[in-house]
Amino acid sequence: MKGKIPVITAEEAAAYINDGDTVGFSGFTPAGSAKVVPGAIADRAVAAKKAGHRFQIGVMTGASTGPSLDGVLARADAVSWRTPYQSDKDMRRNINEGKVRFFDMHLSALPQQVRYGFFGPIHCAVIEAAEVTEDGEIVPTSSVGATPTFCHKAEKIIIELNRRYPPNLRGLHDIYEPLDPPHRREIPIYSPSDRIGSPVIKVDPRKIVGIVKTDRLDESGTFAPLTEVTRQIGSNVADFLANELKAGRLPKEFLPIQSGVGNVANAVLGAMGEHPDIPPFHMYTEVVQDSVLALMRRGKVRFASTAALTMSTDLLETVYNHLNFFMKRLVLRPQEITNNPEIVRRLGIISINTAIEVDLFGNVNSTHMMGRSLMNGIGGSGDFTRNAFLSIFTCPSTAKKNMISTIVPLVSHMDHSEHSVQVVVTENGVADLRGKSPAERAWLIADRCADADFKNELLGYFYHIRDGHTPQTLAAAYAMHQQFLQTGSMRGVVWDDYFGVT
Ligand code: 0RQ
Repeated sequence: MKGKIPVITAEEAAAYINDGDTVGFSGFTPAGSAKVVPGAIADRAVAAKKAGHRFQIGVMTGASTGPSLDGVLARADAVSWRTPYQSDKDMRRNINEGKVRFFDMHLSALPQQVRYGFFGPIHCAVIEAAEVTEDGEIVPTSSVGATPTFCHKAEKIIIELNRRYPPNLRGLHDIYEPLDPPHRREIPIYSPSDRIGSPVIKVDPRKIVGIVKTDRLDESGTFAPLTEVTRQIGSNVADFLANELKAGRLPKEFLPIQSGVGNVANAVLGAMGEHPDIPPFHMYTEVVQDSVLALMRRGKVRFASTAALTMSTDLLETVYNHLNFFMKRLVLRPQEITNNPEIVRRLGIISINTAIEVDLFGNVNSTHMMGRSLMNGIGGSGDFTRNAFLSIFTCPSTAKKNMISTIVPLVSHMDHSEHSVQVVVTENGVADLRGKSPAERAWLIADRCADADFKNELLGYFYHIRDGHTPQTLAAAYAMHQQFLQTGSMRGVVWDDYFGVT
């Protein structure tokens, strides 16, 4: 049944949402996030609190969002639980203070779990769109994320129609939702540029309760300029991959790249683009950041399949001003497809993600500070790492003004185990862990990756342990972390205090 969809205000939209509801918002990183209705929901929460009532909702998104979604809701104490990923300072604070129940999820798994009702009903979906038709065709904006699934499962849909996007965005997206087990078939993507779905999300138009008009820009921010350290990490990754190619361990056509979020990832891609021995490549990834755009214009990145365009505002404008060029080189898909383990294995992805800390055996922590405080979440790093052709983790060898070694005896929280992590890269060098036992890995990681001062400290630990398949001792494994918590620096651990003088 067709009918005109009413145009409503953000406040009228927020009135459709009740205390205890679960809301699925569009957004995968700040790209394509709902930007005005969350503010009106936050106002309702503040007003309810003043009147002595509770008003809190469960919040699902594709991944992180910007300050006008996570930030505004967190500051209003309007969120009771949150999944699958976030990177906002206020939301992070509420999570770490125990005010928001956050569960950290592999991003590829979210849509299927939503469809099966693992988190209960979705009462409302709040979706940013570039276009919506009266018969229920929705053109998403700068991300797809989990939006198709939220739209299909939600009882009601609110559209934020954003006039900042060009009217001809239709065709940039490829919307495909797999059947659920036991009926699922192969997902027919054999090359990153294959299109298998529809350019629009199709919904029952009767579920759309209103359209809120907006013109707010994405809040993706800018990247930190390259430093000597990030530049060196990038160049180490690029040299390593060029050598792999030369040695015949990578096919001469190269393989598609997945690259994570953040400053380090941005620098690594930049360095790969500069390397003369790395041929033009494809990306099969979940976020396209600033450096990719320049590489695309130079022909170094031939095609990118992604869930989001996580770019600085001026670069996003460049994409929209040259849509004819970029439509041939970009496709935006749901996260269930961009991060799908089946496709990651089939295409032979080289995954490159960033660690917070790595231990001597190759286990990686990419989510928690000192085993306790959440940073952002695992995001898609597990989807890719576990299934990659070649899995790489990068990080600077030290953090917090050199007081912390990112190479530690045992990670304080583990997201990626030694079984999935193949290569570790810091500014000091590359530890290729393939075919190495835990003891061999320990020497290699300390020698190639650790900061020079911390290398001696790490070898001091290792020196005291003589046996075990994984030479580790629980009594001393966290001595460097303890030292930091007590003194503000990981330096100066006296190992004899832990092992006794021999
Ligand atoms: O904090 O700026 O306050 O000093 O962590 O560190 O070096 O700027 O790194 O921006 O590349 O982000 C892992 C967080 C890295 C990110 C992480 C402190 C450091 C700094 C940030 P300050 P950098 P980046 C794709 C895949 C998980 C999700 C993922 C991430 C801040 O890449 O969230 O990969 N990854 N998803 O000082 C204490 C340590 C530290 C430390 C760093 N050992 N101890 N602080 N820091 N190491 C994307 C999606 O899935 C959407």
